[in-house]
Amino acid sequence: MTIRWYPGHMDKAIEKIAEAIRRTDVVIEVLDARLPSSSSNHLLEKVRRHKPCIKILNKNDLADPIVTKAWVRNFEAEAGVKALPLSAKQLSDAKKLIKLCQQIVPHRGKPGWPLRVMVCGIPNVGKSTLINTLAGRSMAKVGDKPAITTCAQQIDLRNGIVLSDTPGVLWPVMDDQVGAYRLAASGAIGSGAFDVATVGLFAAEYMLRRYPEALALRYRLEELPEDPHALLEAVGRRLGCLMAGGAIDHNRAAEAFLRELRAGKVGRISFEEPEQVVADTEAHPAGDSPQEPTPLTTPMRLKPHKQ
Ligand SMILES: Nc1nc2c(ncn2[C@@H]2O[C@H](COP(=O)(O)OP(=O)(O)OP(=O)(O)O)[C@@H](O)[C@H]2O)c(=O)[nH]1
Ligand SMILES: [Mg+2]
Repeated sequence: MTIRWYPGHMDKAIEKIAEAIRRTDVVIEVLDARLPSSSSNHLLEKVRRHKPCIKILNKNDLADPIVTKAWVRNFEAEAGVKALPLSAKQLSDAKKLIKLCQQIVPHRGKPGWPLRVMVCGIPNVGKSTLINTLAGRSMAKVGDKPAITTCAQQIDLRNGIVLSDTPGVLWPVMDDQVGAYRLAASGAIGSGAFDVATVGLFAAEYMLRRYPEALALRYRLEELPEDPHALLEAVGRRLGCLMAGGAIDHNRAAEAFLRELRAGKVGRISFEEPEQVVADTEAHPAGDSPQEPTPLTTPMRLKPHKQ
């Protein structure tokens, strides 16, 4: 199943962002630390021209810390880019960002010369949360689903800094379908635009390969199921996603599993690593959907947990 999600307001939002960037001193692109490549928007890269850019790897509290370090090294190798992992809900983290903006544009932030900072990125990555933390109060609407902000909004911090919150924007054609599946798994794509059972299986297959111990711990599994279908059954049983008669409700199980992953209930996980993104691009040429997960041939045995 091909995933595509580009609600009407996004086209207009990109145009407005391109226009407003002329009057911006620093662009902050908020990425999801769990999928920093798939959550990068190449359209924003285009419209930001040569404006200084800080890439925030947000929801750092949910991402695998070792993988995040690798991503920061990767981004900082790009000329003119600063990468900062943070949690938008943490004031101490958000303050680091302001310091960085002031260092990058030291001649701004004076009376009559505000430092103009635009916060942009794909939906549901935490742009409005970051703005509220910096403002010290709830100025922008926040919500645990994509496309909460649909109009840009300016917030004057009254310390020489003016922030712009912008609607989350994606791109019209999702050539990279592996990336699109990761976006759907992370919660950046509207729930009506994908089949939850398929995305649940995609996430289950990945988790079995990459974080088997975390799964075993969370769902108290002595032996991991052989394939993603069986894993979702086990999760569904554990979380009580049953139909009348006691059979597992596969859609509800997939939904519950994705909800748990997104909330960090299975631990700090990353959906992609720098080298893996290169390998996936080669394995799935443009537009190619990830295959329906195939059962693993041998049951996975668990390594003993580290205490
Ligand atoms: N765990 C965690 N959750 C976060 C963080 N930042 C934001 N969130 C949550 O992510 C969800 C989306 O946050 P928003 O601030 O509305 O995201 P947005 O980027 O403004 O989304 P749109 O307006 O839809 O583009 C909310 O449930 C936030 O509480 C973070 O650093 N860590
Ligand atoms: Mg928002």
